[in-house]
Amino acid sequence: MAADSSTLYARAKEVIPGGVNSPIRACLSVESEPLFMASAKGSTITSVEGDTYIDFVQSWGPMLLGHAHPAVTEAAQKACAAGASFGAPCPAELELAELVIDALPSMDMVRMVNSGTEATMTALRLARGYTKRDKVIKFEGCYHGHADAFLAAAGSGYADLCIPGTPGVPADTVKDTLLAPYNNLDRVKALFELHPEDIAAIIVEPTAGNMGLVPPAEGFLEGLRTLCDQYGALLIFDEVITGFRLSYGGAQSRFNITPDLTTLGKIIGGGFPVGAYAGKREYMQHIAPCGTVFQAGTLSGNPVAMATGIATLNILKNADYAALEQRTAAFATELLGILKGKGVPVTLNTMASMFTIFFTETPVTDFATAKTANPKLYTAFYKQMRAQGIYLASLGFEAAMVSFAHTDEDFARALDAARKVQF
Ligand code: KE4
Repeated sequence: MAADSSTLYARAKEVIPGGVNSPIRACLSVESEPLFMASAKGSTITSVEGDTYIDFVQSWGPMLLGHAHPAVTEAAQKACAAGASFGAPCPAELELAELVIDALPSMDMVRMVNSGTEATMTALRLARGYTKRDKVIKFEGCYHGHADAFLAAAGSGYADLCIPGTPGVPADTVKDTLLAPYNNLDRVKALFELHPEDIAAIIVEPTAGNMGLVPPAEGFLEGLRTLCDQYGALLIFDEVITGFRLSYGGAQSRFNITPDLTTLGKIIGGGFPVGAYAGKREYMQHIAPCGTVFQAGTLSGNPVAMATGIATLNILKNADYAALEQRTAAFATELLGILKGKGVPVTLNTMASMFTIFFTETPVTDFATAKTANPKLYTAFYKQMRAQGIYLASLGFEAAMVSFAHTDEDFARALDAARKVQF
C-alpha cells in the first residue's frame, strides 16, 4: 500500500524544512496537515490516497487552462525529447518573447527568468540602475517574492507567518524600502514629498492577490502613474498573478495603464518554472549584455518551459475571458449568499477568474481591512470543504483561482459542500 500523506509528511519533515518546499503548502494557518498530491487533471487534483478534489488553488495561479492540458503536456513531452536544456539561445525563447510582447503593449523587450522572485528582484535592480536611485515603494499586503528588499511586509504566506521582518535580511537591505497601504495615494504622495529625488520605483500588484483579492480603487493606478511621471520614478506592475489572467493583456490592458516595467510568471510557463521582466527598449537595453545591469540564469528560457508557455498562450489568445469572468462571479456570489445565510460575517472580492471570501463584515480594500477577517472561520470553512472534496487555498490571504477547465458541475458540487459547512 503506497504511503499516505501523513506518513509522507512525517518523513518529509526530516529532510525538507517543514516538510514542504514552500511554506504555504504546510497548511499551518488552517490547522491541517498537507495532502501529498499524486496527479492533477483539468479542474481536479488527486492525493496519494486516491481522493480527487475540485481544485481552486490551481498551483497558486499557473494552471489557468487547468491541469495537464493535452496541448501543454504534448508540448512538454516533445521539447523534453529534443533536449531539456541547451544553455544556448533557441527559437522557442524568441517565439515566447514575441507572444508576450504582442499581448502586452507596454513592452518592447522581455527577459525570461525562472521564477516571479527573480523577475521582481531584477526589475527593481534595473529600475535602480536606470534611475541611479535606491528607494522603492511597495504596498503592505502585496507580495513580490522573497527577494530581500521586498520582505519588509509581504502579504502572501509571509503574512501568515506574521514576522514583521524575517531574520536574515540585513536592516540595510530594507532601509530603502518604503511602505504604503494599498489604495492609499495620499501616503504615496507623502513618500515622494519626503524623498523627491530618491525613489527609483513603485512596485505594485495592479490587482492584489496576496492579501486575498483586493482590486485597485478608482484612480489608484492612474495616480501611481502620475506620481511616477512627476518624480521620475519607474512604475513596475507585478503581474505574476494578473498577467494573462485578468485579461489576455493582463491588468495593464484591462485598466489601460502603461507601466514602465512589468513582471510576469506562473501562467507564462504553463506550470513549468518561468518568470519574466519586460518593458520599453529604453529601460531593457540597460540589461547585460547590451547594458551594464547584470542578471543571468542557467535555466532561463529553457526549451521545455518555453514550449509549454507557447502552447498555453496560443490557447489563451482565443479564450473567452469574459465568459469565465461571468461564471466565476456568479459562482462566488452564490457561495457568498450561502455563507451569509449561516449568520457569519462575510464579504466577497472577485475579479476575472479570481475571488476571495473574507470572513469579515468590513469591505476589504487593503491589508488592514483584510486582517479584520476571522481566521478561525476561514479554518473551519477550509477544513469542512476539504473533507467534502473541495480544495481551497491553505491561507485566507490568497485568491481562489478558477480555470477554463472548471465546469458548472464543479461549481454545483462546491456550492453543495458549502451548504453543509457548519460554523
Ligand atoms: P515565485 O517566486 O513564487 O514564482 O513568484 C513570487 C511572486 C511574485 N509576485 C506575485 C504577485 C506573487 O503572487 C508571487 C508568488 N505568489 C505566491 C502565492 N500567492 C506563490 C505561492 C508560494 O509562495 O508557494
